Amino acid sequence: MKMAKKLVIIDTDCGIDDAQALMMALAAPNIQILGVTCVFGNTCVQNVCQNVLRVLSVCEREGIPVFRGCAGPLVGASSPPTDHFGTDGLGDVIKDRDPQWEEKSQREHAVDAMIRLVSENQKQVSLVALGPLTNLAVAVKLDPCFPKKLKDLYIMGGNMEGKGNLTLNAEFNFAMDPESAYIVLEEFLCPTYLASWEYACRNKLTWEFFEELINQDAPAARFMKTITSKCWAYSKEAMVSKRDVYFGSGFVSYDAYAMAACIDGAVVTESIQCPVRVELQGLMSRGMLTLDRTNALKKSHSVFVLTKCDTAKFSRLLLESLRQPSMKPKVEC
Ligand SMILES: [Ca+2]
Repeated sequence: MKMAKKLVIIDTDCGIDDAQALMMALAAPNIQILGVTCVFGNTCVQNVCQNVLRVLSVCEREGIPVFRGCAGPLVGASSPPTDHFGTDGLGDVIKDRDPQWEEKSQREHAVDAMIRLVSENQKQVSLVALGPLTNLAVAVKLDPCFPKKLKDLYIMGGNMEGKGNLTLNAEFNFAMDPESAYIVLEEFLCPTYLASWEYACRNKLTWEFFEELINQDAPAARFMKTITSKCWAYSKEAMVSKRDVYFGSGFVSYDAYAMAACIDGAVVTESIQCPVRVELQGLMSRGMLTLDRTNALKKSHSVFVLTKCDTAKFSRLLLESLRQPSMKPKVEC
């Protein structure tokens, strides 16, 4: 009997690690992507749409709908964009931008699409959130039953040890829109799995593995090699980053950790189940995730904060993700 596929919506601010995560989902035989919803973050939302369309084109999967979503956080102005993955999110190496990207994107807003797709497939859709959580926060305000209709939610974001990569104490995705992160972790009562910054960094891979990964003989691997070629975040020789100071040198593809948990739950070997809350005040800690392991907040809802990853399984998913597009079986005549 053919196994039913997991239905997935991917919400992304498509930087290089999002591209990697998206390719992982495209390569997974048990995953059906209903749509990709775009949000600002690594770059502006217009670039994000173009980046997603580019990844789908490299993998020859242009049939998957791409929706444009929120262009800034719920409160206040957007933080100035960082150049972590280049100003365009994909390493500033792509010269031929697609002038037809707007026609290739759907007209429906990402938040409307999310609500519609989940309402049409209640309790069957996994939502994988790889950027600031603005689209998700707006979705629950438009449709308070939205989280109840989800099967589960996987988030790359937040931190569990108070270590920050954007600010002293806050991780990038949460720090870019703390109010949205707060709303999502208070109001999404579906099973929720958090791949924090420290989870990704503590389960880093070697630079030797990175070389093996991008030097595979396939269009997706060649694309990944190109977009990482001038990006300091993918250079082991680059100046020592905060990540290296805290966790030692290594290759970390952040968003791929959340995606891998959705594709194969066995990739996660340990997690902490506890209530969490996002700090909204604080000169240094705005956007920080706090773990309430003593139930001081008296919340009824707990999330799974991932702590240990089967890096052998995870590495295999990464390797497979760059062997795309898959060769179509030849028809014998
Ligand atoms: Ca991302």
